[in-house]
Amino acid sequence: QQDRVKWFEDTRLGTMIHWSLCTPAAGRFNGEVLRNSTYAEWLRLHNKVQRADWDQMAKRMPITEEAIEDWVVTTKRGGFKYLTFVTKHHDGVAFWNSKVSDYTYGNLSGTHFDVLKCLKEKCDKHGIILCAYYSHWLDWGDENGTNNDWDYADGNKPGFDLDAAGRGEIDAPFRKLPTREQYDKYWREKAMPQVAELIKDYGIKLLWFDCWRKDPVKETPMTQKQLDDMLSMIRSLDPTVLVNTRLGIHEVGDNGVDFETMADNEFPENKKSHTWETAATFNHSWGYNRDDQGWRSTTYFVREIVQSISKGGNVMLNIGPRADGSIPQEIKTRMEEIGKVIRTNKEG
Ligand code: JFZ
Repeated sequence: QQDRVKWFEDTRLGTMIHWSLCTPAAGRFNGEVLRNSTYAEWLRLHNKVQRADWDQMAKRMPITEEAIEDWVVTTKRGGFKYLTFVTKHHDGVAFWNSKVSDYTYGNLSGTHFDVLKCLKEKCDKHGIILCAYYSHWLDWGDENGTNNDWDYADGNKPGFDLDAAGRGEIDAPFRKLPTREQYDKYWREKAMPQVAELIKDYGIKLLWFDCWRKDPVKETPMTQKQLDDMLSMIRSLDPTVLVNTRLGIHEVGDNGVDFETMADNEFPENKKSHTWETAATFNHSWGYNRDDQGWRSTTYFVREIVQSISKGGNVMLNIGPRADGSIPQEIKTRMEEIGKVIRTNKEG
């Protein structure tokens, strides 16, 4: 475990790229602004966007190789060493040509373009370590996945009564759940094999899962066995791959995962005895949101980076590119300014 986390602790700084089907909408759908949230990537759930409409978004995302290379170059010029790409967000759409599920950007856009493959090539070219965010718990695109009560409302999806199951503490957007059997089918037929693909076919060095619940086994449909199976599969495929606590396993160390993910934009008061990372946003939304103009200052990030490093932690700053992959100028400027402060060698 110590050896495994060494590169991560040594590098300290990474970027995150949230580029998904939410980007053409940029925080609005059918003239209506995003409901209940500033997170543009939650539009599908909050505004109850039907699958047919959602899938059309892929046709409005004219990404280029140059734009993808710029994600990597911007990362590098900022003095950041690894890049965590959102390979599948909560909407369930994969950004690589998955053999496991046909619900991919390549298929929906009709381009068959493998974004992750291209990104991997660019990362290798520029010496940036490629990591993957993968939404394992939530998948609104899979009929056996979680929480989609707008596409699968009428009997297609039995769901079960959380109160009866003694799990009434779960809040409203999370109440519609599949049965145990349905969810296990999703787990075995999509989540597990897709994570395997990321490791085997793309050489992903770190898996960034995203279940932030305190007690995942009680508060989500995931079981302890499913979580343990996921971790042991990853270990057996490649024992050097790192895993974060948001898998739903909170123990960090030899018997658990490799590092703790702090709450978003949060930094600990004191030094911690284990490896940790904070993911932070330049504004508030992770996905591109034209209505979110609350940009934090470069000074803010430089201070947070210094504080995190002195407390033994990593910082990952999020980039939410537009639908064509271009990075908003507000982010470009801040990355460039941060780079000037922290870059370790002249050409960086
Ligand atoms: C989650 C996602 O829902 C979000 O879309 C984004 O991908 C982000 C990186 O992760 O959102 C969270 C999860 C946890 C906290 C806040 C937002 N938290 O613990 O403070």
